[in-house]
Amino acid sequence: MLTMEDIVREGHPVLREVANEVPLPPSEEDQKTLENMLQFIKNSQDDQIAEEYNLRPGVGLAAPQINVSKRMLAVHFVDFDDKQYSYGLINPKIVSHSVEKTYLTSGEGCLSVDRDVPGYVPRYARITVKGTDLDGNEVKLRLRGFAAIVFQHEIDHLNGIMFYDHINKDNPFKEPENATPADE
Ligand code: 4LI
Ligand code: NI
Repeated sequence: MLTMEDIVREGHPVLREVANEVPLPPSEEDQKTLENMLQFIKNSQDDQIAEEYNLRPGVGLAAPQINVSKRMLAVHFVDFDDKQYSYGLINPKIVSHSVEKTYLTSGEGCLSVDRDVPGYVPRYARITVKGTDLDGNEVKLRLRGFAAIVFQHEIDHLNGIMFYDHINKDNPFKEPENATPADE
């Protein structure tokens, strides 16, 4: 079982690498890694398990965050519109995105960042993501709102990008151009 000890923190070089494509069909080892990542995210949202193992709640995790430089991510959450998202995705790719941006008014957090970094993180308001799921099926997801933000945050990890790289240095709470908040 994965715990917070398996999560690498900012400053670790793996978080700044461009992660490697995963050969398909995925090996049993890669599949197992991704299953463990998804289970960690689910556990982190279970009050009892999270308390017992001191897990910080999250909705998404990218493989580089457990020191595996491969293009895999796990997400598990209910969006503001009550839709459930639970995926382990291999080689996810944003194939198209809106011009409009969005952001969380409360900012973003990251399991690899043990401090509060205030500010708006501009994200595309709508994205289409293609990838391969845990069963080896190709998936195409049309995402908006919080879901679009979470997938962009996790795909950024696969490219060595941290959420705070996107925050305006001079004015962290400057309203991004062309943007409406996702959570208002
Ligand atoms: C408890 C049980 C307020 C502050 C609101 C908590 C179950 C922040 C928001 C959760 C914020 C669950 C989250 C992310 C933000 C803030 C992630 C609480 C866990 C809300 C997830 C990846 C950014 C994702 C909306 C600094 C660890 N998650 N909140 N951002 N939740 N959670 N991110 N922003 N301000 N981070 O963090 O998993 S994309 Cl589900
Ligand atoms: Ni993160």
